[in-house]
Amino acid sequence: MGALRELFPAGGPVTSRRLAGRACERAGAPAAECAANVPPGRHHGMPMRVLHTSDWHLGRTLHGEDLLPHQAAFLDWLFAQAVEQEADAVVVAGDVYDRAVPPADAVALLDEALSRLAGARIPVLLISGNHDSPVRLGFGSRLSERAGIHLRTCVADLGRPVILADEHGEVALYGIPYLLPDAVMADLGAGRSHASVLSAAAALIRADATRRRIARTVVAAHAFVTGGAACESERDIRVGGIGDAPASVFSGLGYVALGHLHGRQDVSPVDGTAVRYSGSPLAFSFSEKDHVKSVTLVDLGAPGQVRAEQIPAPVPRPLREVRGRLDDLLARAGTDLAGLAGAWLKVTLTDPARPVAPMERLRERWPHTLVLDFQPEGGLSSPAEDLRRLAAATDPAEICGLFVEHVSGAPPDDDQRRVLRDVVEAVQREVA
Ligand SMILES: [Mn+2]
Repeated sequence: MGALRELFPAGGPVTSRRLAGRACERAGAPAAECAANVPPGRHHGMPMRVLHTSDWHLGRTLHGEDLLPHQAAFLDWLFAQAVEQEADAVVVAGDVYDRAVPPADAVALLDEALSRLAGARIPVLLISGNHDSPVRLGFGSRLSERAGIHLRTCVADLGRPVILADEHGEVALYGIPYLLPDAVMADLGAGRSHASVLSAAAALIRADATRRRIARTVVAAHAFVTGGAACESERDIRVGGIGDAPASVFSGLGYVALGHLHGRQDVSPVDGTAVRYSGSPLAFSFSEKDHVKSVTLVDLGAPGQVRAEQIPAPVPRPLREVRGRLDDLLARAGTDLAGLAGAWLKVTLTDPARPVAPMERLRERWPHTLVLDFQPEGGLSSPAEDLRRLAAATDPAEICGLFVEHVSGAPPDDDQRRVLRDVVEAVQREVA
């Protein structure tokens, strides 16, 4: 553990000035001394309130659809919630951006969101996820910390909590960024698995809180915790075949604010530690069409008392899926499928032959159709049969016809045959 000591040099914990003000109020000090720091409406005895969110994936698109305006609307809403709900801190559990090098407008959006929270004196604890670059996201962290924006992107900061206080005493907020076992196992004295490095990080945090005599802890972490339900939009984080960790690695901590899985869920082990995924604020794949996207509001009372509540986030458009023949589906556009006009839509066509310009026709009725799939009734012919027929064909126009049949599900009609014949002959003339 000697090496670990070096990981946590001088930098002590960070105490929120705003909360110091509130704690002052709760301790019964004269109002004038701390009024500037006390949000209106708070009163003595309210629990410490943390707003937990994750997986913003700023800059992501949904099948080509730009999500940034919807992400901006979410961040407006989040700010309003943080103020209205009188959150004492906002915790962002990783995958802030969608990519290590995010687009400039995504960077500008994050800058604005954090500036507003800092302006309202609401402390933010933000960790890097597997989509974020720890170095880029962590740039300027010592400066932003002065404004109450606490970025935690490296192992060296594991033992540097943000400390808030109320009449029950102090609450320490720690951040465990996404830990790549190969990169941190030596520093942490851990093995080459997520379970091992997370376990070491959690042990370090427990020891730090004990040393500070702080009984109440909130830990943000970005990881795949065993038992969690995955969906299609999370990037696999398995390394060496072991990607998940049991929730029990967090035993003894108060509230663990997880990021990584995009569906909100409770993965608490049985021992009383609350371990939850807030889920992403927006759906990033059609596999999430039935998710209720939300943020999690966590109230910490006396030590051991943790209450979590989910607040549904605004829904830009519902996601819907339909399946059937193109003409049959379009015939229902005025009746039972009328509601699809406002939805992001995935359509699976079952026509035996691929219809002409299906996407254009779908978008005339349902402008937000994003995904088109073909699953012809009766199934496609087998690849072996296709190859047999291809091998037997010698006429180039016939081979082109087989290609048309392969991609559309039906042999070319007379007009298409004529076009193919003309093109083949034109090419043959040129070559000759
Ligand atoms: Mn994610």
